[in-house]
Amino acid sequence: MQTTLIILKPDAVQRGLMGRILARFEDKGLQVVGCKLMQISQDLAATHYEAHKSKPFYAGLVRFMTSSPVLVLAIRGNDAIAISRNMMGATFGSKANPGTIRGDFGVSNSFNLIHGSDSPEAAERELKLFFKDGGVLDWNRNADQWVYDMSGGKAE
Ligand code: 3AN
Repeated sequence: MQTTLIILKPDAVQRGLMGRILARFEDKGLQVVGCKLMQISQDLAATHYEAHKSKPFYAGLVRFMTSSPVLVLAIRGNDAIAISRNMMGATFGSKANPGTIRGDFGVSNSFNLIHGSDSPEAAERELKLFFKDGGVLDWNRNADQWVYDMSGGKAE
């Protein structure tokens, strides 16, 4: 099982899309193990996006991400990182395929609704950053016996 960090960005929250986007993760069978509405500080945004510090879009990205509340999620499931990335779609709303979150809900190349960790290493780092005070809950979901084939002793 993997756990990944998902952020519903300020545009998703302001446009009232939190419920519809979160529903897609639940519909897929992924499990919500952490959820909080928060305003990202300058420091947290700078740490989170430090790999992009030299990029021309960095200042605008930090301004956008700190401008208004975001919904931070910890999402768990088999292959949760790749599944979530596929559900998000390509980085730019104008390029993202229909059927993906970015493809269905946005057209902008800057306001792209959602962030998802892109590797197990990134997920571990980002979950620690955004849930450093706890809030990721290991809970048994009864529906898992119908979401996964458990007959072999592990989730398939
Ligand atoms: P993704 O979120 O699809 O993994 P990355 O990791 O390449 O995309 O970029 C991180 C974030 O930086 C993106 N989510 C997007 O918001 C922003 N970004 C990337 N490229 C651009 C760009 N050319 N102009 C504006 N924002 C960008």
